[in-house]
Amino acid sequence: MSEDKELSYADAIEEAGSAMGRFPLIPVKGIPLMSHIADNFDAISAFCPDASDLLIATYPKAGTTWTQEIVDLLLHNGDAEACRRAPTPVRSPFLEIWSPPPIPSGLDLLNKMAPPRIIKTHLPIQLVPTGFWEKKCKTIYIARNAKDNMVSYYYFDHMNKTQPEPGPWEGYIHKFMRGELSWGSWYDHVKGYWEAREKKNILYLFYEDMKENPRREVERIMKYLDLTLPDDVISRIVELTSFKNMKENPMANYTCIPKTVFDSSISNFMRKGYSI
Ligand code: PPS
Repeated sequence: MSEDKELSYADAIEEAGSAMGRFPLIPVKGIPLMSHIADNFDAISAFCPDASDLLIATYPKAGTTWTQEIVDLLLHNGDAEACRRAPTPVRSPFLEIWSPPPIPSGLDLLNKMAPPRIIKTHLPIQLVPTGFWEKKCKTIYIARNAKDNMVSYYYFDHMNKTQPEPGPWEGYIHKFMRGELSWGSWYDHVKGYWEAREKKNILYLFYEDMKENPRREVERIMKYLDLTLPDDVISRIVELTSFKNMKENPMANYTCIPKTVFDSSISNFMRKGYSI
């Protein structure tokens, strides 16, 4: 094997080893972000997207991965194999994520990809690099009800060994309500994108609507992307992106992240997929 062979995402995480850990939160313009993101925020803010790039924005645990998978399948005409070319964070980079080397940052991955790119962010709207709005990039926002969102985040914070320690449930509820978790206040997040949706042509979706009628919401996304796919392809995409199928898909269920970082003995990334 040649020495400069590129590491897989999983191998890079393994190699980062003890440099990984629960990162403290540092406020950026009043929003608590993990220290490695906060330390590199100038570079993140300066990211200049292409007009063809698509932004998928959410508060953490609101249905990001589900939407990333739907969009990738729509852009690949429902070709399941094409969408198994790499795990979600490689196919659809996480704009602001920044980890110890040799793990590639979101910007490293984006800079190696040709547009159009499917870009994930959890940044509240006021922290999104202005290039997205200047270039009039399409943006899909997904909101999830506060209760399920918070429960999902609580389990995630236990299993994801890079997030701050969640502590006991009662305290966690108060931290959530006070906007003290990573990426700040759920209330401000969902409201910020809601208020900007018309001016910035944001497709604003709800996790609960996706659960209630996934086909209707897949068709909404398809139209927003100016695509027209045959009925049978839409049906296939709905099927491929069901909770059950995504949970079994190693390229969509985050089992690509080593157990030292995503500890599946505590909770799976694809946990329950419930809605109230
Ligand atoms: S992250 O880490 O912020 O990107 O997480 P995110 O993908 O936004 O949210 C994870 C939750 O979404 C659920 N999920 C799904 N629900 C229904 N259908 C599908 N296909 C699907 N894919 C992911 C996932 O299970 C997490 O929710 P909980 O309630 O914890 O199960």
